[in-house]
Order: sequence, then structure tokens, then C-alpha cells
Amino acid sequence: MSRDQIESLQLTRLQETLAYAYERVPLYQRKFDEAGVRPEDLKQVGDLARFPFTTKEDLRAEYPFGMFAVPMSEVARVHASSGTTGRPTVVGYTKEDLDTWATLVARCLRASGVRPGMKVHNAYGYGLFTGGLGAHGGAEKLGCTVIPMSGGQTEKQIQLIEDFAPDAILCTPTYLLTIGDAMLHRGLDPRATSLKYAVLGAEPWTQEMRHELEEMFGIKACDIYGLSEVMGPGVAGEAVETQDGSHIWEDHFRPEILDPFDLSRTLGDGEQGELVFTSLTKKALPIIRYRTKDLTALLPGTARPGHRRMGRISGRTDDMIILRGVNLFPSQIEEIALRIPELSPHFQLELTRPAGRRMDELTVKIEPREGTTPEQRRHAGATLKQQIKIHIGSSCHIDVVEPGALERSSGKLRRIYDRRNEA
Ligand code: DLL
Repeated sequence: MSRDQIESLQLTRLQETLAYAYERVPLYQRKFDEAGVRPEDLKQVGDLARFPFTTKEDLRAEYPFGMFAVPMSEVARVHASSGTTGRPTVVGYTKEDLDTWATLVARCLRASGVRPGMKVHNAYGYGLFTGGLGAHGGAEKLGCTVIPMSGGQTEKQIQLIEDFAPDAILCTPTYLLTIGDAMLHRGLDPRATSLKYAVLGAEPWTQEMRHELEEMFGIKACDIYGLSEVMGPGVAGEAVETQDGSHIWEDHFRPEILDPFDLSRTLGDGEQGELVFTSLTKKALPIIRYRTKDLTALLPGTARPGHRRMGRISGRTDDMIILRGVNLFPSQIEEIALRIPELSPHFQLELTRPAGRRMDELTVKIEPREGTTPEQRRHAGATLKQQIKIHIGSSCHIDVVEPGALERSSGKLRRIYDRRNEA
């Protein structure tokens, strides 16, 4: 589809979605009324900016099923995201929604190099998390043989990869690294496996990490993006021939980028801000201007010209550290650390304010590579400190810990901020 075709499709679908949501979901009716807007007020796509946002808090307040636009008898499945505190956010799908979801994940997998008939090892977690079943549905829809391994049990993952000889693996980038490290630890060569493609997402990752994983396994690694409130994995996917960021499937989602400091300002393509989505075809849970809190920019389409790409996620609005006035995202530290060969991508940031001090202090705890000498570790730590000062402009403490000392997870990479001392 051309850009023009997509934009005119978006207009019709937006009009339909706004009317559908207003009519069926009390929360939307309330919010639209409060904002003084009616679905008919959308005459062109840009009018969407007049409509109110939806947030995670809205979904929590309507827990569990208050935002569903269809009777429960038409809800074929629910998923939920755990959240750090309080109630989980619950999302629902009709049969038709599940079919659309599978079609879009299949589109992502195909773009990333996976083909019908291939064997796909799915190591995203199954259960309430959308990753496992979402990726599963897409791989099945594409016509692959799915190995529903789920996350965790790294030894078993390795055994099945050896025995079942899959062509592709689906998991988080950090978990693929964990599998690779575990193989090396056991004296196995990750490059000798049957794997040719990896479709990785659910957490931010960098070009450096891509390079590392592609080298480690001898594969092509592509990104897949999504979030449960908007659908799950498959909102956007990356093409293997260009590997230049995920294309957002704009026939099903209308993206916007907003100024994170002034949400009334819509930013143009190429500008970094908060990503906001409106669903265009979802039935069970239509979502209007959902604030993802993810920071990125919209870029013109390349391999799929009708759809725009998203830049990589440079952070989350709620992850941003303001260190003595400098805005800083954990991904910036990762990018710098990965350029230092003696350091691994496993790190944690700690933000503290020592008693009696007026300023926050940042400590980067980072693991070195296996086999590095104490001297190399000291040197790598000093280089990291210096590079952070040059590129970010902040001084920090570096603590090069022992390899394997920091907490790992098979799901999301967790950065731990110690904000106890924050004023
Ligand atoms: O993580 C859905 C998913 C599963 C995507 C498997 C890709 C693969 P949630 O648990 O709702 O859904 O978390 C959504 O994760 O707002 C981003 O902050 C982050 N995220 C997801 N994919 C990427 C990605 C799933 N490719 C939140 N790059 C989103 C960076 C990502 N961040």
C-alpha cells in the first residue's frame, strides 16, 4: 500500500473507531464529553489531537473488564501485564482481534526473514504476558512449525535447539545473550546451531547488542515491537533486508509523537518524543491515543514504504534520570559500555543522594567479560567513566563487579534505581 492509500484508510478507520469506542465504552464517553469532543469532529487525521489520551491508569481504574467494548461472551481471550505495583492491566481480544494479531505478527516474522515451513523456537514467556502466545499465533499463521518452549530453563532451551534444529528463535535480546553465554560456558559453539534468524523484542536493545548477537550465533537479528495495551508483539516489525528499525503497521495503528514536556504539542517526523497509538481495527478493546511512555521518533518507511518506521526506543519517560540537570537514559550508558570490549552489557544504575549532599550521584555497576584480568577491568572501568563524561557530560562512579554478579532475568532487563535518597 502506498502512503496515500494508508492515510485515507486511516481516516476512515479512525472515524469508525472513535464512534465505536464512544458508543460502547463508558470511559471514552465520559472523557470525550469532558473534553467537549464528538467522534464526528474528526474530519481529518490531524483532528485526532483534539481527543483525550488513554493511560495505563485508565485501564487500572476500569479493572478488570470495564474498558471492553463487547460482551464477555465475545471475548475469546484475555492477557494481563503484571505491572510493578497494584492491579494488573487487563486486555481482551475477540476471535477477529486474535486473527488480526496473528496476521500482523506473521507479517513481522516474514519481514524479518522467517518463511512458511521453517521451524521456529519460541522462547517468549507463555501465559498472561502477550509475548509467548502472540508470537506463537503469528508463527502458526505464517505456516511455520512452532516449538512452544516459553522462557526460562536455559539448559532445556539449549537441548531443544540442538535436537530440533530450529531455523529461527523468538525471545528477548537479553535472553538470547543468556542462552549464548550458557552455550559457551558448556563448551558449545552458538555459531554451530541451525539458527539463521532471531526476532527479538519486549525490551530496548541497541545496534551494538544486535552486532554482538549476530556474531555470537551467526544469525540475522531483527526487532519486533509492541505493547499489550495496544495489541501485544507485532505493532511494528523490522525488515531483514534493511535492518533499519521497525515499520509500524499503519493500516492497524495510527502513531503520533508528542513532546514529552508538553503533550499538547505533536512533533514532526524525525523528532524524538513520546509515542502514542490509536488502534484502527480492534474490537474488544479499542484504544484511543494510548500513551506508551516510550521515547522514539517516526521515520519514513523504507522496505515497506507505506508504513513509517520507528527509531529505536531511546528510553521511557518514566525511566529518565535527571542527574544534576542532565537528562539521561539507561540505553545511553549501554551504548557506551558496549564499545568497550572488556565490558558486558549487564549493568545496573543506582541513583543515590548520600546523607548531607545536595546532589544525586550515579553509580554504574557493570559486569566485565569472562576471562578479563583485574588490570583490564580497572582500565575498562576508567574508560567507561571517561566516555560517560565526554558523551553525556556527567560524572559518575563505576563499579566493575564480578562476571555473573548482577541479577539476570529471562524476561525483561531490569534496571534498578535506588531512589531512597531522592528529595
Ligand atoms: O513486551 C510485547 C512484546 C512481546 C513485544 C514480545 C515484542 C516481543 P508489554 O509487556 O506490554 O508488551 O511491554 C511493552 O515493552 O512499551 C516498550 O517499553 C517495551 N518494548 C516492547 N518491545 C520493544 C522493542 C510486550 N522492540 C513495553 N524495543 C513497551 C524496545 C520494547 N522496547
